[in-house]
Amino acid sequence: MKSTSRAAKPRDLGWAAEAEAYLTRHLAEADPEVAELVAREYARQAGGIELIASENVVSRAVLEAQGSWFSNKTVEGVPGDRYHGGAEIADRLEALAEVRSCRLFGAGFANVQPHSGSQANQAVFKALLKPGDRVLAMDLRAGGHLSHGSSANLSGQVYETQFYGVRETNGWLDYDALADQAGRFRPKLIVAGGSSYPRALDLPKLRAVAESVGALLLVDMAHFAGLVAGGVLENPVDHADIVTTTTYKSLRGARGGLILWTDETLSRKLRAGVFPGVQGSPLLNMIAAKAVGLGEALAPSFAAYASAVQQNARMLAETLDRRSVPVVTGGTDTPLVLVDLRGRELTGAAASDLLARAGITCNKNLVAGDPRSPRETSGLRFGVSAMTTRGADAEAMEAIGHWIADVLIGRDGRPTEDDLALERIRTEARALAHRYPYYPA
Ligand code: DSN
Repeated sequence: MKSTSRAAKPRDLGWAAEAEAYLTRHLAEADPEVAELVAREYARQAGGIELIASENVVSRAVLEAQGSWFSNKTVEGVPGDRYHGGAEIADRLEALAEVRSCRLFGAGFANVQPHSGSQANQAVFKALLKPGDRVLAMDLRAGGHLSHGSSANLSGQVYETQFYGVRETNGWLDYDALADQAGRFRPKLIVAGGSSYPRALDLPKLRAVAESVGALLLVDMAHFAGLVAGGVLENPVDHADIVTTTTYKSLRGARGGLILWTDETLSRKLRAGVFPGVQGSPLLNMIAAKAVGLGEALAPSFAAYASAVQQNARMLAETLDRRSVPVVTGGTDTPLVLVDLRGRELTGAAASDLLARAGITCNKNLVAGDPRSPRETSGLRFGVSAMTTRGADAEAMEAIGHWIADVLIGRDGRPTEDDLALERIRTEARALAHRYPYYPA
């Protein structure tokens, strides 16, 4: 019987040539529009002072792994127990990332599949709680995170959450108040850590509070994981039942999340919390990139980077404090510096816009007792990981601190809004940024 031309088509030469072109063209040729945006973003990053606390700069090796063939592979389940075939190399990759995570943080077990820190938290909640169970977490205004039970997040709709705060007068966590609240609320899970508390957590105290009410303790170390990995801060894995983190902030790896624990009896539940609990197929290319970043963090040189992050953050806080810009808790132990603009006309949102005009990128942030909305806020959050990775030292950080103060309070206590004055700072900031190479050719 004569075959139809339709059936023969995939085999003819025209199709093969098209397939080859589809598979091999570089971005600039295949999609100039996106390529141009990629190039412009590179120029933006390279010419600016990046102080967004959740950002860092990954190595070329991490970027290569992200762009690798692992992008094409679908798996479900965990290494050695997969739904799809052809997973033998993916299994080795994911197992390697798990082993590196455990070695880096001294954990018994790790799950490297969460697509983000929020999904890592969501998976832990799903694994260990039933709908309606009680969670006690740090308030967003005190430095917590949306995924810790905020009413705007699924976690706040499924579980009954109460929040603990910091002292409004000085921004420090009040552990006695937390213990009292836990005693009254009797949560099943206590969550510590978040996105803008600048001080080291008192982990033994948190452990004692959790034990006193029979709660599990989850520490979300997303913002300070790099300092834990570098031996600068105490390791939450030694105190908490479960630790979650992102891998891309101070830890300086690929974007994504990670869950760590030591009690084997939690393993089945936590793995099922990730898949099928809240996720489907993991992003294997990102797991490859996470493995590379974790390998980099295991290298002895990572300790020097981690210690430089803390010193740079302290220098930034000290400089702002000397210039009478109010710094929450008066300083920092982490990569974060939080500025409190309560009682001033300048909102966090307006301040962040002014700084952006001066070439400094950061974000508005709620602070404890903030009378303003999350869109306006009375705070600013700075993080020094990205600039430290690029090579900025204490002297550079001091200069950056002065520019921030010049913008926020000027020389006369008033913010700098004048275009020319902001452009002058921007020129200096750009020159400083260009001193620290960015993926040099
Ligand atoms: N959690 C957000 C932040 O801290 O900026 C994103 O990672």
